[in-house]
Order: sequence, then structure tokens, then C-alpha cells
Amino acid sequence: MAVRAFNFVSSPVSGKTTLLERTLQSLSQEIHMAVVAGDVQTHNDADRLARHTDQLVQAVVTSGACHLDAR
Ligand SMILES: Nc1nc2c(ncn2[C@@H]2O[C@H](COP(=O)(O)OP(=O)(O)OP(=O)(O)O)[C@@H](O)[C@H]2O)c(=O)[nH]1
Ligand SMILES: [Mg+2]
Repeated sequence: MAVRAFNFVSSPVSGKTTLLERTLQSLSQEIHMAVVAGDVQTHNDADRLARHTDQLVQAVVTSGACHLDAR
């Protein structure tokens, strides 16, 4: 099975989570999508996204690191 992955990284408060919320609202009935939500401190974004999909929304709290490594 082919899995396509997109990595959204941008400045704080630039609209990443809003873009993902709208994408899930629009396409989650047609396309199987899962989200891994990385955050330096909280799982607030994962909680926001979980309201829009029953697909896996995994929060990774990095304790300060500003990006997720693939592993
Ligand atoms: N005007 C406008 N506001 C937007 C847009 N997208 C998001 N916002 C607003 O910008 C604010 C931040 O949006 P988020 O989606 O939480 O941004 P984020 O990049 O996930 O923020 P962090 O996770 O804190 O880095 C919210 O108040 C959104 O409603 C947009 O396209 N236009
Ligand atoms: Mg966010």
C-alpha cells in the first residue's frame, strides 16, 4: 500500500492546524488520513484535530525540540 506523507512546518500561529482541520473536514470521508501532531509542550493541536476525524491523531510532545525526526 502506498502511503504519501506531508510534513507541515511553519512559523508559530501561521495556520498549520487550521489548514489540517479544514483538510480533514473536506477529505476525510474520501481519503484515509492520519495525523501526527508534534508540539513542544502540549497536545492541544492533536485534540483540535481529533474532533474532525476518527483516524489516528497522535500527539508527540517534544519537550522543547521544534521539529520531529522521521524515526
Ligand atoms: N485571517 C486568517 N486567519 C487564519 C488563517 N488560518 C488560520 N488563521 C487564524 O490564525 C490563528 C492561528 O491558527 P492555527 O491554525 O492555530 O496556527 P498554527 O500554525 O497551528 O499555530 P501553532 O500550532 O501555535 O504554531 C487562529 O486564530 C486561526 O483562526 C487564514 O488563512 N486567514
Ligand atoms: Mg497548531
